[in-house]
Amino acid sequence: MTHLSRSGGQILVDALRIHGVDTAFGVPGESYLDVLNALHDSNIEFIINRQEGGAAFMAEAYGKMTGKPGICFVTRGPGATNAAIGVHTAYQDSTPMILFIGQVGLDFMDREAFQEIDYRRMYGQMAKWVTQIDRAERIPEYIARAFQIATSGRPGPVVLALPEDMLIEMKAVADTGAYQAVQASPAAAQIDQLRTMLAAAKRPLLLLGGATWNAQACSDVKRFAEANRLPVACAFRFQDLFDNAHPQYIGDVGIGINPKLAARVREADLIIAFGPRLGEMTTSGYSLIEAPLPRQRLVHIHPDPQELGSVYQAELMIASGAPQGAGMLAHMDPVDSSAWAGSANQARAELAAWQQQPPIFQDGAAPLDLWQLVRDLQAAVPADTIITNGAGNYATWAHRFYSYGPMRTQLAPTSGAMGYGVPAGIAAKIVDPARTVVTFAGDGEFMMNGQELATAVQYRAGVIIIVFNNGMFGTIRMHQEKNYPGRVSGTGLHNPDFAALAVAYGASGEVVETTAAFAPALARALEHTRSTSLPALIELRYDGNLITPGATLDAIRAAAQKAQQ
Ligand SMILES: Cc1ncc(C[n+]2csc(CCOP(=O)(O)OP(=O)(O)O)c2C)c(N)n1
Ligand SMILES: [Mg+2]
Repeated sequence: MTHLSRSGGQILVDALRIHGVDTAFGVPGESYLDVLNALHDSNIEFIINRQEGGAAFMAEAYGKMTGKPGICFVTRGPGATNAAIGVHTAYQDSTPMILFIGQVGLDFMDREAFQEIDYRRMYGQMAKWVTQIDRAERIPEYIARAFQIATSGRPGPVVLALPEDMLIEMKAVADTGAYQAVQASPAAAQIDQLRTMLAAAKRPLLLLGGATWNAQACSDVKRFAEANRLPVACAFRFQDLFDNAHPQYIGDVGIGINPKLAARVREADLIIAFGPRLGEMTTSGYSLIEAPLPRQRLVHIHPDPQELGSVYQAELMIASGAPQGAGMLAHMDPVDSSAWAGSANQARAELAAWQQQPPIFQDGAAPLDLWQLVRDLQAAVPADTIITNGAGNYATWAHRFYSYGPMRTQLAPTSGAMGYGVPAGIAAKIVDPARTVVTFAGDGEFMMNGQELATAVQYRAGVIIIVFNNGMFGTIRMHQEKNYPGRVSGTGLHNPDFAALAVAYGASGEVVETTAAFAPALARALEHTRSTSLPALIELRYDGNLITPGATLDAIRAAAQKAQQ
């Protein structure tokens, strides 16, 4: 306990240290100069970004990687509005994060002073908790609560506004202790009930997803799956919760799902959904698992009691964090699994078939075979490589053909936010410089936060960025052709020379247009990032007609035109 007088900014930075903060992201503003001043003498690394959207995404990716709240500092009004995309993503993805916003002084508050916003209203729907700290002596209390809320139950973002004059108040105030994330555990009777339901099943399926996982929980759930010979699928963009090379891994339940896997989900007689919210993307628009009353028997395990029963009326609802639930399941007496003994094998064969080279690339049909590219990538990088992406059809190549290793090897927004991949990749490299990080980005995607390449160069974050340049906002073009065939509107892109742009930033840049050119270019990029710790960009230029592994734009348009006749 200290009785020395400290400024609000100093009390805040001291509190961050107490809660274990080592890194923060942000864009400076005159509204929080006293925090910047306190950071000057702290051992917190403050990563300066080039746009608050990039900063908020980096903080979110930090939260995903570490399980600790990602910290982001932005200025009022314009800074706070730019940061919103990262807060929304943290909310949808259940990621612990704290956004600090420099705020108008209390002396001018509520006059719509310069850049003033009421953040409680602005962020009300996107954050777990939004408030403003009006008294410097209460900073330790507010910060401790922010960390509790961001990490406990279903994790998520907290937003704290910091009035400028409050930050320069001098106060003698005691610090708090460090936060403790609180998670519920299953009751023994609930595990018994789960066991009874599993013992009665013929076609059970374990579906993993959501937040609060750690390496121990992943290993515990593996033990449970192995002991009961369960086929294991992962929810949309949670593909790294179960080693994809494991013989019981059967694929991801997300956008563009393997139709055979979709049928298995639909026809399962018991789904143990451990962790996921079971959102629109995971359920194929609430069709694989119907809401509110699923046809399958459903066990839903989720950290938030408020989530349970809110969309799905599961037969058994268990409020539990992943480590707590997995720990108990690992010790559950296994059931007789002879009824489904071969099902993981069969489903695994269906996954292997789904991951074969698609017909549109067979026999050298395209100069650049994106399927072979993923094979080449997989062969060249270590198993613990982190793959990041945002939204766009290019992400399909990673999701469907890349085999994700152990947790955390996938950083991808379940919110479907474009612009996530580049900052997430840079954050991953900053958090764990020893690991290889590869970002998949569309040409549209890259331009939404490509400016953060400057941040990567400044902090020597040697991420490899693969830009999929098809000259269009391809996902939207695909939907256009399906719904308004031949009427291309608002989806074409005239792009800069991405490789030259990368070089201008201080990264390396190469253009690849043929299958054979990719592996050597990747080898050079890996060598460049290793020897210089600087980023490398590979721009893939390819025919935009190759819109998905399964169909060309021409085929989609022709089918839509036929259907409309
Ligand atoms: C921030 C944001 N804006 C718009 C969208 C809608 N959207 C989804 S995918 C997409 C196009 C992505 O284009 P690109 O990155 O080039 O990838 P491609 O589909 O061409 O492979 C758009 C505009 C979104 N998801 N997020
Ligand atoms: Mg594109």
